[in-house]
Amino acid sequence: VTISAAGSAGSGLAGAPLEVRADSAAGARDLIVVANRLPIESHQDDDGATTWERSPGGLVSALEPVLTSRPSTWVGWSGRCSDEDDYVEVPEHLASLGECELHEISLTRSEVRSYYDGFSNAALWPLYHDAIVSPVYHRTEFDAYRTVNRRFAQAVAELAAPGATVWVHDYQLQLVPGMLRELRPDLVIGFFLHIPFPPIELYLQMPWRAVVLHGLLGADVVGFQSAGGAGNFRQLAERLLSLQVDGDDVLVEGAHGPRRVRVADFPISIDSHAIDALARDPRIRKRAADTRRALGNPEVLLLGVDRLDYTKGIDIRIQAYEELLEEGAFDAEKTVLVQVATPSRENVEEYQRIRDEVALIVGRALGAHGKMGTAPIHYLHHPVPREDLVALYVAADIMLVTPLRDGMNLVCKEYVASRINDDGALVLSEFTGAAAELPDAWLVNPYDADGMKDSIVAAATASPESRARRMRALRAQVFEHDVERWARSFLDALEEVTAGRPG
Ligand code: ADQ
Repeated sequence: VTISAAGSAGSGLAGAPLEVRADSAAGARDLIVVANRLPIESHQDDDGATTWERSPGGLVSALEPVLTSRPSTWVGWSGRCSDEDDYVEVPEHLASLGECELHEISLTRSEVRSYYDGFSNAALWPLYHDAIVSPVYHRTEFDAYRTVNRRFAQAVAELAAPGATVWVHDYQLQLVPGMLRELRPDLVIGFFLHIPFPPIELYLQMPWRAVVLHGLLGADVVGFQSAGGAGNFRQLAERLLSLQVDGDDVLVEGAHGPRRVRVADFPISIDSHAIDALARDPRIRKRAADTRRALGNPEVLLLGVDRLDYTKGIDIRIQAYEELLEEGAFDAEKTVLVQVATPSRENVEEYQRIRDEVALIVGRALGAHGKMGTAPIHYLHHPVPREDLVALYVAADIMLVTPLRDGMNLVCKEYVASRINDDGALVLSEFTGAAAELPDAWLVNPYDADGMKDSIVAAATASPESRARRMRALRAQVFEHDVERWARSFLDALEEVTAGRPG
């Protein structure tokens, strides 16, 4: 069984024919990035005024430095619903970031509920993260997913110059490559998945598994964070669609004979030099020292920084810390854990549950171990400016990164890039993509509470020499494999696969 170039099973564009003339688009662009969210988002102040800020999250952190230095267009949603009273368009002065122009896709409140909160975040996100919570599949939500993916594809088809490169990102937009290939067969199309790609046994649960797979196979390169994810995808193409796999490539039927889809891993990274420079800035170093002082100059300062998500293992880590206080491994008067947890996806039920659970665990630990004037945990449930985050990385002795599953995890790399004196210790879950690249961290299995506690204590009591040796190795990796290299290797793979392709 092969799939047709028109991808009839995939894109569902039948019945919605669209004529697109790229060359008619004024200022058509050669590099277009497509992601659910634009890199900026708005907030409403108490007096009703709107302010715009950089969006939080890993995808924006990774792509922003890559794109602002290249002439490009970023297509995405602004986070505001077009049918609500408080809707404001992205203001003119923010219509570009450096060299990158922003193009807004508008979504209604009901589309956000079904495409984003629903199918993307209550079905795909848990399914792709090992079904840590049960995925919920609703047909109407998948219909909205398809409608919104089509809107993105059509916008890109109109913006892209002839033969342009289009780079589609993440699980919210998996149908876009297939739809785009139908509309604009001249384009070079890449897709990168920022989250894990699950084993075939799990993936097969999904009612629209073939549709999604066809959508992804519309790309020339499908990139994953890990070799495991890429392997799972190839196996699925072979088993579910009976496609031929040749080395890294999956062969699909194209307009001019078989078309190669390169399926490979491209572990994402950070702008390591930018973080290093911030960590050397005297103002940031002063802020780090002030923070330690404000926390009562603890002997050991532990830190967690995450979006508040049930995949991140925030609850597990705080519980382990509390047990260590309970058992006397840490002195509650001389140890502090700072946990920063940015609010995230608050309309999705499971996120409300984890938010309440973390608040409860923090409260319990404070009640049991806090004394007048001292608190062994500080919990910040709001976004923190980038500089303050780096000051925390500089201040912290031990960084706790304990997800149950994470595509990569950039926070651990940011911590490493901030340790300009080769000190500090990273405790890192084996179930992050980063673990494969950072074997010199104290690697832990977050499901094994005792093992994790032992590793936290080992990291806290390791000799300065041992910490420095590990940190040097971690830094070497993070500086050699930075985000610029990631972007270049993905774009090079796209060029290689499509070189000499009939136009
Ligand atoms: P995320 O799940 O968002 O990313 P992560 O990779 O750790 O997770 O990136 C989070 C980013 O947001 C970091 O750059 C961090 O500095 C920033 N951040 C976190 N908390 C913040 C706060 N309170 N205030 C301000 N900034 C904060 C997804 C995948 C990951 C993958 C990335 C990139 O889930 O596995 O690594 O995309 O591909």
